[in-house]
Amino acid sequence: MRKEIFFGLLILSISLVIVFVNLEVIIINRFDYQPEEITIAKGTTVYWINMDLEGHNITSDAGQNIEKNLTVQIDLSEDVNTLGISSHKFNEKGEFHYYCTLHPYMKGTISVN
Ligand SMILES: [Cu+2]
Repeated sequence: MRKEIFFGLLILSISLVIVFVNLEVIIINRFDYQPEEITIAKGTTVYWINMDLEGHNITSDAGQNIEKNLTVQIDLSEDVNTLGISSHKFNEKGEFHYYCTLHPYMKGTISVN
């Protein structure tokens, strides 16, 4: 129970930072990327924070650079342990789908305008 309160407060604190600093943060919580879909401007750095007690990763399918009509692969396949942070700067416009190779049902999408 204490653990849940701690993680709840941590998520609340991080949420407040996101609101005030306008960071793009995706929380990995209960085997889910939250939020699963976001839309960002080109050049934005997205941060993933793992709040689960399990390790996860962020592995992309090939994305599409819609400006140059090129296929772009984002490599974020490093595992992120509890409270670990991973980040990626999106320099190409397009729609990028990613998942966790350890739990392939975990899926997310980043739309870059
Ligand atoms: Cu996972």
